[in-house]
Formats: sequence, structure tokens, C-alpha cells
Amino acid sequence: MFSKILIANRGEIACRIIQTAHRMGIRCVAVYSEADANARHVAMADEAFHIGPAPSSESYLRADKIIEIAKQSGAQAIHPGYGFLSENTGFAEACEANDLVFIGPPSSAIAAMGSKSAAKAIMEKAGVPLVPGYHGDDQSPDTLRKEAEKCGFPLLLKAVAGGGGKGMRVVERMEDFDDALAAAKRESKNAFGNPDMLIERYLTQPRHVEIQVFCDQDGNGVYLAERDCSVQRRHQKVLEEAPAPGLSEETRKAMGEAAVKAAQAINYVGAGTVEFLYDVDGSFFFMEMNTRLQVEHPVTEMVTGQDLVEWQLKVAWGEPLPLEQSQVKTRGHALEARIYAEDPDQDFLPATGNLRYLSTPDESAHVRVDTGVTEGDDISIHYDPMIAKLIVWDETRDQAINRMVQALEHYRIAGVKTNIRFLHALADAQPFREADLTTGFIEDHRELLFPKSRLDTHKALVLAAGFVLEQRKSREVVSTDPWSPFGRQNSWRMNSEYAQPLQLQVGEEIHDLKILERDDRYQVFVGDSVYNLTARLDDDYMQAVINGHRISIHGNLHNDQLVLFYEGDTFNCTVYKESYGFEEMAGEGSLAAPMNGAIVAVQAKVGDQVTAGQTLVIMEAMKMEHAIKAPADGVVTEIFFLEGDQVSEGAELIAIEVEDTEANQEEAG
Ligand code: MV4
Repeated sequence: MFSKILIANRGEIACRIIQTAHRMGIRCVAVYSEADANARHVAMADEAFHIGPAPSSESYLRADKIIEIAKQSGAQAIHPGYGFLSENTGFAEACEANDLVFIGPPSSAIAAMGSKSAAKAIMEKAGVPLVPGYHGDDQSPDTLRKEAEKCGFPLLLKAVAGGGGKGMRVVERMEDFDDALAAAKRESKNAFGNPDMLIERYLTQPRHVEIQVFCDQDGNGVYLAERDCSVQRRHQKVLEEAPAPGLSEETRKAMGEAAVKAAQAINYVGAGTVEFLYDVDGSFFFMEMNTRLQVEHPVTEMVTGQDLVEWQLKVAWGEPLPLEQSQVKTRGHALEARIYAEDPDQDFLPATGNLRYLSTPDESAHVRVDTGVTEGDDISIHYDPMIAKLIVWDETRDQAINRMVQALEHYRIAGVKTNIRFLHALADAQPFREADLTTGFIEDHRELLFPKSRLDTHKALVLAAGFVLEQRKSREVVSTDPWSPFGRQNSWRMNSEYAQPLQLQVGEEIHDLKILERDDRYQVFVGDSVYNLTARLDDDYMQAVINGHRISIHGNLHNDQLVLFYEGDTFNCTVYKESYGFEEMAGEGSLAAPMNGAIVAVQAKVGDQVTAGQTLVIMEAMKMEHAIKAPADGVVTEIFFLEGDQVSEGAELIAIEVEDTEANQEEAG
């Protein structure tokens, strides 16, 4: 077996590969870009080499540098992971030319699947079912028109050079064909430098079912069950599972055998995936072959009990396949959810930021977390926004779904927007439980996937108040002067009892709360309602009782940003400075940027008299505007930024000299 390999990748897949390699006693060399100097994959590796600046084109795609490092470090093989150089024929060849084993198929097999029409021709010859249509070289409009008539409508024009959903166009009737063809050719010429098209009958309700195949260097091949990856968004997989619900044993076997034939037709070696369109009537058709280990491979591992990276290493070393077909067994059901840094409420706009709080579900035989990040890491614009893969297993699909729902509730992230709540709604949606799967699942069930919060606003505000007060108490510095009015920072006089105001901003809305505290019990006034609250905070875990209803939640308060986690949902609010205490407000006031963003407007100038709550600056971050308000009455003494400037979280924006007025005294002390 190899004694040392290089991993030409980053993130979760680099970590995943290192984990198995280490278990097998293999040393691992990592490579990293400037942005990844402290990344988890670098920390896990035995040694690591810096390969360039953050952009992948200057780092993880630098085949030349990577090969040089492999040779210099004494690595015998390179594992490319997925993405980056994994399906690059030039890289596979360069490895070979430098006496390095490429842990993947021969470059000829990668090349054979590069063209859709060539791939279809190979598959047709091998007897793998194809969607009826045309994949010939004659691209004259007349021929294509005749083929379209033969195929029938609706049909799909696919770019020969396309892939992953790019360069496709549905044509509903012959009258539209000429225009659609011209447009599709133009697009494909621009996008891929090749205008050639193939024609297929358009399946309107297909599922994406793919077979995991493996071949060794002696030409033996097996399939390791299938995965259903129908739940996608813009050709990005979101939820994957194994086995595919409702697939008959005969179909599974036929599909598996077709996939092995497909792989053997191109002299495949290693891990590969043959994707099929699976139609409502149970028929299936070859779609594409992916010549790499895939993101969703863990669901196959969970149901087969096999380690696919171990298989890859063994096959690359020249060993035969660990199992024969008859020995491949599956048990139970596995699901994988991809946790992305993105904002589902803003059309899944990729999100960036710092993972200031990260708590993952406990791992067990039922729950697995594949990730490349740790708390405190930045999610940058440079790479794929996937934060982690959450994988669960149980005896039945229904139980596995329950596991997934629960595990998502235990996956807590603050600092970066994620799709966790969306995944929670998806996994818990009735049509998903009923395995009503098609590639249109997300579009067809939008109304279920963006649910209203499970917490009513008042309860959330009361919990937020409890969290803020309890955390403040736990961090309170006891004043050395027993007579100081600040000996208890959180005490204010109101109606002759000790009370304090607390301002919480949720979205655009500011909520003014008043809190009375007596013997470790609080009375929280929100609007016209009063809530009795007791709360106990243990680090990030709060047990609260609100009017007799016990609620246990986790939370994170960082500067003035509070996030509460509740049943897979988050409640976010800004805690206003003035409630921090008079001491902090006295003399020089300050206003800090609550997040990275741009200054959109400055609504005050030096010397202005401003009043508490008045908007002074408007910031924009992630396409949302945020008002920065005066914490107290005072005079603006300095403005540190201009409109249009970019500022980072915590940067002081404006200085205010707070007046020692009646109003401020009333507010604060
Ligand atoms: C299709 C199809 C319907 N009919 N081909 C999309 C990605 C590319 N690999 C092939 N794709 C499709 N090909 C025929 N003849 C529907 C899709 C398709 C799809 C396939 C799998 C998963 C998600 C999808 C989403 C939209 C369309």
C-alpha cells in the first residue's frame, strides 16, 4: 500500500480522504492557498504546502505546482477529491508522466465522458438504455428538424459540450424548433465553444437516480447500490439518499448492471457514478457518467458499510475490488443534507462571514458530519459555499428522516447565513416523507419550504431578554465600591422598583422591553403584555420558563448580535447599546458597525445635536439595509467614514459626546 499520498483538494473532502488514509497508516500531504493556512485539512495532514493565493486558478488548480510538491515531498499518489483537478485529463496524464499514481480513472476514461454525443454513442454500443433521440454528427438544420419530428414533443435540445444542466432548452412544438435551435446553438457556441446539439425526448417528471460503480485494474466491476438525488436546486444537489425509494429489485439490478457495463465500456478504474433519468413508469436512461468520487458518496457508505476512499486507495494500489457483486449488501436507509452558506430568503444568495459559533450534532452510528471547517473559520467568496454534509442512517426511511430533522435541529451556526432551516423544512415536508420525488421537488413545494417561524415574536423576545440578562449576569464584574450605583450594572430605577429597558431590533422593527427583576425571577413587559420568566444559562444553553411553558434553547450573543436556535429555526436580533448600562454610555458614546458592509448614507454631520434612537448611518450588507441609531442624546463629534466606504464589523462609525441630560439619566440610571 502507498505510504504517502498528496491530497490535491481542500475542505470537507480533503479531510474525508485524510481520515481514511490515516486509518490505513498512510501519511498525507496537504496543499493550501493563502486563505486556507489555518484550515482544518491543513491541521489534519502530516505536512502541508502553501501553493498560492486564494483564487483556485492560482492555487488548487495549479497542476504544475501540485505535481512538483508531490515529487518533492515523496508522495506516491495524488488524490484529487471532487471538483478542481479531479476530471482534468491533462492533470491525470501529468501525474502518470511524473510517476505519480492518479487516484482516479485513466485519462482516456475521463475524456470519453467529456462529450455528451460521444458518451451516448459508447453507451448505445454497450447496450445501456438511452433516452430516444438523436446524437449524430450531422448537425445540418434539416437533419435536426427531421430528427425532431421523429423524436416527438416535448423534446430537449442539449449541448453536446454541456453538462450539469448547462446548455439545455425544452421545445414544445415544431413551430418553435427553428428559433430554439438557433438560440441554443448560439448559447452553446458562446459558453462551450461548440454549437453542436443533441435531441432527446423530454421527460417531464424524471427522478435523478445514480449508481455507484467501482472497477479494479483487472477489469472487474461492481455496483454499490444507487442514490436518489432528485432534490436539487438549479442543478445543485440539496438532499440525497440511498437506496432510491420505490425502486424495484429488478430495476435496481438492471440499472446496476447497465452502470457496470457503462464503466467497462470505457475501461474504467476506480470510483465512478453513472447517472440515470428514472421515469415515472420505471424506465431509466443513461444521463452522464461522473468520473470521480462524488460529494454524496457517504449515503452509499452508510447503507453498504463500506469505505469508498479505502476502496479507491486499494484499487489505485493495484489490489482487486474488496467485494464481489454477490457480497455487496445494503441495510437500512441513509440521507445526506448539504449545509450551505447561503440565504434561502434571498434566492439562495451565497453568504460569507465568520463562523463565530458552530455547534454540530453528536456523531454516532446514526449521525455523521463531514466538514472542513471549525468554529472561528471564515466562509469566503473564493470557494464552494458548502459548510458541511450531514449524513444520517436508520433502519427505515421514515426513521432516517426523523434522525435528519433532529440532527438539523442540533446543527447550530451563528455568523453566517445557512440553509439549515430550509433543509429542516424540506426533510420534514409531507411530500418528501411520502417520497414524492422528482427533479422539480423544490419548485413544486415552495410553499412548504419557507415556513413561518415556530416561535411567536413575543416569546422569542422574552427568551432573548432572558439570554441577554443571564449572560450579562454571568459576566458581571462586581464593583469594588459597594455604594456605587453601578455595583449592579443591570439595575435601573423605574416606578420605584428596579427595572431596566432593553431594546431589541428584529429586522426593521425595534421592540422596547422593560424588565423587572425580583429574586431571580423576571417580569418582561413587551407591548401591552407581561411575561413571567425564569431563566438559567449554562454557557450557550438556556432553560427558560415563560408563564409556565418550559423552553430549552441554545443561543449565541456576540457584541450586540444575538442568535437563538429553536427547532431548526433561528431568531436573530440586535441588542441595543443603551441597555448595556449607563457607565458605558457616559462621556464619549460610540457606534460600531454590527457587521461587514457598506455605508449607504450618513444622516448626521459633526456638531449635530442628535436624540436617542435617531438614525445616524445606514449600512448595507448582503443586500439588506441596516439603520445605525444614536444610543443616547448627544452631539456628533466625529464621523469616521464616508458614504460608499466599506467597513468591517466592529469598526467605529461615529463618535458622540453624550449629554448628561435628564432624559439620559431617566433612561439609564
Ligand atoms: C433531461 C431531463 C428530461 N429529459 N433529459 C439536467 C442535468 C443534465 N445532466 C440532464 N438534465 C436533465 N436531462 C431529458 N431527456 C431533465 C433534466 C433535468 C434534471 C435532471 C436531473 C436532476 C435535476 C434536473 C433538473 C432539471 C432538469
